[in-house]
Amino acid sequence: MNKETKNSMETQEILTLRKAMEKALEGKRYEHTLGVAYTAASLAMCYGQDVHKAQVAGLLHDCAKNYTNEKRINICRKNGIPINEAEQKNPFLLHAKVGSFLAREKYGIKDKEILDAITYHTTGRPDMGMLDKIIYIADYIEPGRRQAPGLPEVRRLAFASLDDCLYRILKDTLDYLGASKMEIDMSTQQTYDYYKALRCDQKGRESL
Ligand code: DGI
Ligand code: FE
Ligand code: FE
Repeated sequence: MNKETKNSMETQEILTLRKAMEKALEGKRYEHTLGVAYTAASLAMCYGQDVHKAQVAGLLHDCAKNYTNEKRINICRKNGIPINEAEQKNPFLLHAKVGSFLAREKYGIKDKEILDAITYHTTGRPDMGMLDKIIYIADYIEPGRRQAPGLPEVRRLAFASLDDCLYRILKDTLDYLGASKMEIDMSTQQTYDYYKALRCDQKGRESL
């Protein structure tokens, strides 16, 4: 495929997905979705990653957000998607896995990196891929976000070091979940532990 054909197919894909999300999501959630797509694209530019894939993953990351918990649980049961303990107690967490399923089955996405980035956008996972990190961070810092503590600093960090930014978000999220006495998903804890250990390793090496 020549470059021009590829470019025009990519533009068409973005237009189609944007229209689909406008239909599937409420107004505020759609605005958030656009914010994540553009922020993810900017991070991809900053770190030399595929800008189109970042946009697609950003547009679709919350595509299951408008479903009821009952519908999300049903989709999991019917399609052999496992539900862990934290997800059972907080079924909203399932919008990530179900979103990835819908991205594949309903929106025709075949790219594994995009599907993984959607699956892990809420909890993260140890040893995340570049696109996983970009979507996880873009979701937290997009312009429409207002509530998280220290957002200006987290936003600056996002464009300076993905791993430092990831660690900071995971730490703040675990603090928040702990303070609100919410169930912590194993993946959130394991991701935090992984990036904390990575930081210690790096600091250790720097001081050698
Ligand atoms: O869907 P969004 O609101 O755009 O963002 P998201 O998918 O990252 O979800 C954010 C929420 O998920 C935020 O309130 C923190 C929460 N969260 C992240 N990890 C866990 C969690 N909630 C629980 N109960 N357990 C977790 O491990
Ligand atoms: Fe989400
Ligand atoms: Fe989101």
